Amino acid sequence: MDLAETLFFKSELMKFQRRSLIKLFGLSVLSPLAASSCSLNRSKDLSVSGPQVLTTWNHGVANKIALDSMNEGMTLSDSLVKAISHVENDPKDQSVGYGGRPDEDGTVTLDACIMDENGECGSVTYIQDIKNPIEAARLVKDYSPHVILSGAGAQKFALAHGMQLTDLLSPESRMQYQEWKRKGAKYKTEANIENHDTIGMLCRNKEGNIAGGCSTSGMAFKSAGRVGDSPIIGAGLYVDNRIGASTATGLGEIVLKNLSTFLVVELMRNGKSPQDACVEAIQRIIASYKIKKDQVGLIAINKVGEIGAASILPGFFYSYTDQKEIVVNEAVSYYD
Ligand code: SD4
Repeated sequence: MDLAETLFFKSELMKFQRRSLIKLFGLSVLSPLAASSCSLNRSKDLSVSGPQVLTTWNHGVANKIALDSMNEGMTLSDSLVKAISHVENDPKDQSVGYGGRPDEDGTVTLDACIMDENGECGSVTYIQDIKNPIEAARLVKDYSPHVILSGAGAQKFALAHGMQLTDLLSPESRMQYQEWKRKGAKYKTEANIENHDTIGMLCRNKEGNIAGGCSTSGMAFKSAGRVGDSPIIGAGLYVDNRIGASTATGLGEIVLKNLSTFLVVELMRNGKSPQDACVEAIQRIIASYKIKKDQVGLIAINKVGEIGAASILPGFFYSYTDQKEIVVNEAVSYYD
């Protein structure tokens, strides 16, 4: 990075933080953002107090499932698969698994990946009629010589390992698809709380080991064949058990161009806190792409259990759970 670029990033970063502080101080102590700043700052104490779960969007129930699983002694991968499968099975979550919104042809296609504390990873992309792609991704991690399986091949692999075919288009998603067609079938890149709840989950167990998983049906009414960031290691999810982990949500094309979660982990490796790393990665996106109205949200956890979250636009919530609490907070955002 040359001097001009460095100065640009520094001044932009200060803008971001100032804006966040104004937001924080402009609100009452009990507001979500104020609570968010508390969560983000007090996590060092938690490094000794047992498992932690950090998830994109409002996934408190899944967090509790993962936390309980770790408390019962389940492995990080088992805990992640159990918790994320719960969300995939829920028809009300229309960005993940069964009930996910379909592509432009009315077909539900799913993306998922998992990366564990040993740096092993597995991913399925563009998989169809498999209700729990996170489980398929885990099978790839554990039983395939490859990292990514896609489409028909991913489905064949899942079936060969005992998974079953399920029609994933729920009545609600079918209706929304028909409505979208009636209204002219225009693809939109909006991915915020109103219409998105892709799950990216980071788990840290009581030994301080970290793993993560991510699962989505991708952008609603996307082009046939489209794969987003969520199943791509380094884009939708990255884990380095020596340093920490990060996962992303929002418009995948932006995250793919920036390899945002790999970047967050590298920034943490260079000494940044998870919060500063998320902010700088968002800043890097803004500087590169002049984004105004598209959303990306990033969350991160480090080896001692500090957490961070930041987004481009307001309205990105994350769920944090430990032995003491389950909280859903709004992340600081670059734009108001
Ligand atoms: C994608 N990143 O496929 C996903 C979408 C998402 O909440 O995160 N939605 O681009």
